[in-house]
Amino acid sequence: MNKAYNVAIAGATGAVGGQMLACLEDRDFPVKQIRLLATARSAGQTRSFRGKPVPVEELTESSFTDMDIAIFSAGGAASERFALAAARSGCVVVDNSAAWRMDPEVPLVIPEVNPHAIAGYAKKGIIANPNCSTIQMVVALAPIYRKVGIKRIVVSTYQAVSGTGKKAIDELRNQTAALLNDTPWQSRVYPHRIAFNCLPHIDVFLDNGYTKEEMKMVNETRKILEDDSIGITATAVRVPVFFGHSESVNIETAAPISPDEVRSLLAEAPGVTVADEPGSNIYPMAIDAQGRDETFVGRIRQDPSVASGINLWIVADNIRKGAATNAVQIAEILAERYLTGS
Ligand code: 3JN
Repeated sequence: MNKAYNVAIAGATGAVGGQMLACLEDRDFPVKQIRLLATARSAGQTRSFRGKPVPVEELTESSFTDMDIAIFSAGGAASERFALAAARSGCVVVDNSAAWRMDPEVPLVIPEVNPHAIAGYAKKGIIANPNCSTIQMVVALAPIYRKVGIKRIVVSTYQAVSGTGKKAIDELRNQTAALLNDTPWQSRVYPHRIAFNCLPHIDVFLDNGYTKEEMKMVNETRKILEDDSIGITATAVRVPVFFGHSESVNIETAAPISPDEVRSLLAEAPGVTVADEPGSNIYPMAIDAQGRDETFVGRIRQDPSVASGINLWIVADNIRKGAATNAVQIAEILAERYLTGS
C-alpha cells in the first residue's frame, strides 16, 4: 500500500495557508490526516479539504502530536515560538517565514535548485522556504549559474500586495474603488497609498539603507547557491498588483553566454517556462502567472554595457511558487526520500 502522511498547516486561514490546502489537493499529496491550525481568533472556523469540512484549531505547543509534517505560514513570531516544539513532537517542519532561514543548521531549499540540502533537516527538524522574491529569481538564475557562473546580480522587484496578506489585498481593492468613485480612501496596511502608486519599501528599513526584504534576497540567494562571492544588490518595490511578483534582473556572468543560449538553457530548466517572443507581444506578466506553479522568464537580452551581461524579466505567483508550491514540493521530497509515513 502507498504511504500517507499526517500533515498540519499552521496559519491555515491566511492567504498562503489557503493556497497550501489547494496545492496539497492539486498535487495529490498523500495526506492521511490534515490538521488546520491558526490563532485563537480564527479557531472554530472551517475550511474544506478534498470536499470535506475540516475544523480550524488553535495553534499550541501540543498541536503536533502524531503529525509527520507541519507546514508553517503563520508569521515569523509563531514560527519562532512553535517550530521547535513541533519538531520535538517528531514531525518535520517546513517553515515559510524568515525566522529560521539563515540558521546554519536549517536547510534553505528550492526543490528545483538544491534538493540535496533537504538531507540536513535532521539537525533541527526544520526546513526553511525562502522568501518569495528569492525563490523565483533563483529558480531562473540557477541553471545559468551552474553553466557559466554569475559574478553579480542587480535586481529590482515589482511585488504584488498579496505578499503582505489578505488585509493588503483588501486595501488595494478598497482604495482603487474609492479613488475611481471619488470617495475618501484610507491607508492602514501601508504607510502610503498603494492604489495607482509604487512604494520602494517592503518590510522594514535597516541601518545600511536597504530594506529587510532586499537583504533577504541577497543573503538567501548566497545560501541557496552556496556561494558567498556573488555580488547582489536589490531594490524591492510594492506595486498595485494583486497576485504575482515581477523582477527585472541584470546579471554579469563569469564566462560569456548569449541570449539564445540562455533561452535554450532555461527552456530545459525544471520549473521554468520561457515566454520570450517580443515581436508577438509575448513576455511574462503577473496576470498570466496567477494560479501557476512555474516561474516565467522573458525579455532575455544582452546587456552591452558590461563584458558578459544579460537582462531578464522573471515573473511567478508569489503565493504559489513563492510560498505554497515550494513548501509542498519540499514535503513531497521529504515524503519520498526521508519519511516512513504509514
Ligand atoms: O512582501 C512580500 O511580497 C513578501 C513578504 C514576506 C514576508 C512578510 C512578512 C514577514 C516575510 C517573509 O517571508 O520573508 C516575513 C518574514 O517571515 O519575515
